[in-house]
Amino acid sequence: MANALIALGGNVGDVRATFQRAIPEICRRAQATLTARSSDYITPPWGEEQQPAFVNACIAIETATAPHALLAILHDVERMSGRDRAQETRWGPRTLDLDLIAYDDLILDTPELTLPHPRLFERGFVLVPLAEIVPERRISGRRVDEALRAVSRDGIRPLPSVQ
Ligand code: PH2
Ligand code: MG
Ligand code: MG
Repeated sequence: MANALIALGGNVGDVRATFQRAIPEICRRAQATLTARSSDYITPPWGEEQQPAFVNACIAIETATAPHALLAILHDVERMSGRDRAQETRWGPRTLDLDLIAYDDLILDTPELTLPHPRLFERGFVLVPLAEIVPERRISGRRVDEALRAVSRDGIRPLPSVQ
């Protein structure tokens, strides 16, 4: 079994409802156990600022599904949630983005998948939810909670629990 960290994001439609459908679907398809789920956070748009705020969250799962197979599942679940990559711009609006952040301590550099995620340490919208669920986890030798101290958390706010 491997421990995989997945970041969720979106800013089109009812994103929190999309997350609630996507998480069990990821687990079902990857035969994975959900070990942690962060709060949902409202976050200012990054990269392309002229678009609605995002909702972001992170999950941790245990799975025997290999990294590229897991990535294919994430892409399927994005499509199932109304995402059409052909219609979108880089950093632009989307219903659901599922990014594989880390897979155990695997280092991978392929055209489809880089692990750990190459922009992880620049992004408060990933590090804030990640630090909520796995503060002590080391990625590329850095503790998640320490990496969080180096980025801005301006405008990032937890949303009240949906349950
Ligand atoms: N995703 C993007 C571009 N910008 N900004 C925030 N706050 N959160 C995101 O998930 C995000 C973004 C493209 O994937
Ligand atoms: Mg992304
Ligand atoms: Mg993505």
